[in-house]
Amino acid sequence: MAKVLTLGEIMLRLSVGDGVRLADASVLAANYGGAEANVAVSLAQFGHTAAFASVVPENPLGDGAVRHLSRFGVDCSRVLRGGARLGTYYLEEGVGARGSQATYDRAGSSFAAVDACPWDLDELFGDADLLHISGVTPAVSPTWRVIAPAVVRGAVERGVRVSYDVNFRAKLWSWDACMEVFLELLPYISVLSAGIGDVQSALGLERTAWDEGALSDAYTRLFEAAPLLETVYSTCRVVHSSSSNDLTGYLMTRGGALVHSRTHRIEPIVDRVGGGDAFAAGVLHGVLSGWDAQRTIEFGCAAGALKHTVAGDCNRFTAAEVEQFLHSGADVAR
Ligand code: KDG
Repeated sequence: MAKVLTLGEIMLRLSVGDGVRLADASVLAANYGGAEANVAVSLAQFGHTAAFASVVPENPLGDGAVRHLSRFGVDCSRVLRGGARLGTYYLEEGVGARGSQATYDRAGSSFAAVDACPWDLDELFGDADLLHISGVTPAVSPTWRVIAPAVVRGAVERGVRVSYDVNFRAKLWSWDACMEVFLELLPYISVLSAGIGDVQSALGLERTAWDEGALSDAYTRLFEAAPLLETVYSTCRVVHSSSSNDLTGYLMTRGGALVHSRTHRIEPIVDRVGGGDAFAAGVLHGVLSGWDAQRTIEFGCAAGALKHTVAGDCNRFTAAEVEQFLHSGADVAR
């Protein structure tokens, strides 16, 4: 199994129950989440050595974040302790046609407030095979806008492959800033999660409506622009309402054709937050296992679909359970 390092912010998530407005809430359910932390949790459950690098405060909330990760087998030896506070976000769950709303309260967090890269890069990477990072991390603060690309370059200089998820967060930064970082990192990326809009916008291609041909063209152009790129993938989601959802994964490897997974209809959706991270981790599991494109995208999409059936930001399924879901669907396993 591979050794993977993910790096980013882990936050406390406080969510209100179904049908309750955040401003009216008297009860909040606590979870921990963060794009890269969620990927580390999934990969640890798939049997990889998954380490997570972050900074959390030396207080009970920092302890809770570390306990959450450790419970799933994530190596927390690169989680530094210090700073003022754990970033927090509040989640108002969507119902029917009304989508979910995240309200961030993360400014000045222990992670966001670092003034320089807090790790020695040789020690950070150790013997890692792959670094996974997402567009949330450079968006967290002006300092992380500089540190994140330096970490990515440092990975490639040390022979560590880089996985990147564009993961645009409109509440953290502008689309243009996100595209600028994506373009800056592109020469270093081996495995990429990017939708058609991300690719067309970053490469200055004509923006078109989604269809398989356009996605295939955009991905083909991406391989020409990104010398280290081996695999690019994304989902296509047909949203009927927030409680009914068809999810299909698309993936292209260098020199290969665009492939897609079977479509999973997820009804009802328990919690859609972290679905993209579970999908990314599923694809990474296939890539790190040396699977072909079809097997990889089937596993990734199944992992993403399963995440929608459990509460909290991270997936809670082993690789065997994802395989079982793929082969037995919604039947009772006996
Ligand atoms: O991808 C899921 C993440 O968005 C969630 O866990 C919280 O990291 C988070 C963020 O910044 O939105």
